[in-house]
Parts: sequence; C-alpha cells; structure tokens
Amino acid sequence: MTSNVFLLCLSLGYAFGNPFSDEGACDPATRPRVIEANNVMFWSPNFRESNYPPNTLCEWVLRAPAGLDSGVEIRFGDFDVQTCNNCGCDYVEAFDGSDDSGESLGRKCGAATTPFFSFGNEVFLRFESNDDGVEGEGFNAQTIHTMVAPRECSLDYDPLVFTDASGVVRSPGYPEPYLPNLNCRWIISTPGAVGYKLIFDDPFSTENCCTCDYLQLNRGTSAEDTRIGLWFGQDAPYHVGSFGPDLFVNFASDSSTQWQGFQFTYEALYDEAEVLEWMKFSRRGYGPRFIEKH
Ligand SMILES: [Ca+2]
Ligand SMILES: [Ca+2]
Repeated sequence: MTSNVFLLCLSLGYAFGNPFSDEGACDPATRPRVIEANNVMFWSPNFRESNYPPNTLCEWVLRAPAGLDSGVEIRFGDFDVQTCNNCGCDYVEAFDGSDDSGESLGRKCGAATTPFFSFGNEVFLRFESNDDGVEGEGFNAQTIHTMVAPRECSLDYDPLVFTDASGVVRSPGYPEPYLPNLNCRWIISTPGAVGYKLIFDDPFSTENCCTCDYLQLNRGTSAEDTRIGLWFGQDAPYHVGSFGPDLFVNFASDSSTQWQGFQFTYEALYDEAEVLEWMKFSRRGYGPRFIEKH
C-alpha cells in the first residue's frame, strides 16, 4: 500500500512538471534529447551521486517556440568538469541551432557557470568526457525561454539583407519592448527595384530622445548614404517612399528605458513614377496610412 502511494505521488510529480523529472537526464541512447518546455532542469550522468563516468557523450537540443525573437538561455547551477587546456578533455559545448553544424557559442570546463545565450530559438548542447581517468561531479542546468537580439542587432555581425519583393522589418520582439543597447542594421535590396514604399504599423514608439533610441533610413547601403529621415518618440513615419535600388535601415537603443519600437511592411517598386508618388506621401504626410489613422 505504502509503495502504491509513493508511486502515485511520484507520477503526479512527473505529471505536474517536476523540474527534476526524467525529461532532462542524459540518456546516451537518445541523442539528442529534445527539451521544448520552459524551465526544465537537465544534468550530467550521476549528478549529485558520484562523478560522471568516463567515455560519456550526452547531447540535448533546447528549443523555445519559434516566433518573435524567441531564444534560449542555458543557466548552470553547479558545474565541475575536468579542467584541461582549451577544455580538450571533458567539456560542455553549445552550438547555435539544432546540431553541431552551427556556430559554437562556447566550450567550457572547470568551474564555469557563465550562461549560454542562443541567437535563435534552438541550442544544441554537448557534454563529453574522455577516458583519461579524471572526472568531475558534472553539472546541472536549466533551459529558460527568453527574448534574444538577432545578430543583425550587434555591430559584430553584418546587416541582414532582404531581397524579397516585399517583407516586414521590425524592432526585436515588436510590439513587446525592444532590448537595450541594440544597433540593428538591415538592407533592403530587391533585384530590379528602383525604389520602395514603406507602410508603418501602430504603434510606433521609442524613448523620446533622438540620441537614445531611434529609427533611421538611408538611401543606400550604409548610415553614411543620404539620410531619408530619423524618427523617435511617438512621431510615426506612417509611410515612406525611398528612391534607389537599396535602402538602409538602422534601429538603435541605448541602456535606458525601452518602448515598443516599430514595424513596417516594405514593397519593392519598379516604376519611377510610383516611387515619386510615394516620396510625395512621405513629405506631405497624407498617404493612405495617414488617412486611415486620422
Ligand atoms: Ca576526463
Ligand atoms: Ca532607451
């Protein structure tokens, strides 16, 4: 009877998402283990019982729902993995994406509890131990769904180039508040286009300070090209016409307050007369988006 009650409690614990459920354990027979839920613990073999064994290979894919700048943080609790030069003996390594073909997010050993942050909604994580007879206590970690800034919002990466005839450009997480310290750069460059029309959604909102958070458009491929405009606060552009084959879009935020940001739909134009018409709209502020709004 007692054992039946115990089993019942155990199964209820599993059913209600016990963070130490078997879902996160290293299972060498299932590689990778895919964990899609939020706040799930996972750990190296024998964690809190003894050292991890030699010659072990564990792999996980930690996945957040696909969507607006959805990301994953891997937060470590305890971490004790054999220390070697360049973590060449036993290690934990994370890769961007769902397998090890993505960019490495870092390899760690020793007592390194710094978290990993994904670029997208998936991280591939590998724990491997060798056969040199030196092991550690291992690690436990938690997968946490979060919002991440896409690469094009870091000056360490190139701008994201849109080549489709139409598309959507928005601040990360829109309409949720954007992150601090962004410098996002996009280039719209549709083959054959002579210009673009842009229609902005509601809301448009940034911190009301032109050197803090702003959206800038330039006719060309960089911030050094002719500036079409710079917008901040609640002063929405509504619609913009841009002449030329390329359009540079720059959104920047500083470390202080964050607002909802912006979103616009662009459409490539192939007729110069149409481009000129849209440029009139953006100068006079009476285009269709403005009329709908007022
Ligand atoms: Ca070892
Ligand atoms: Ca700000």
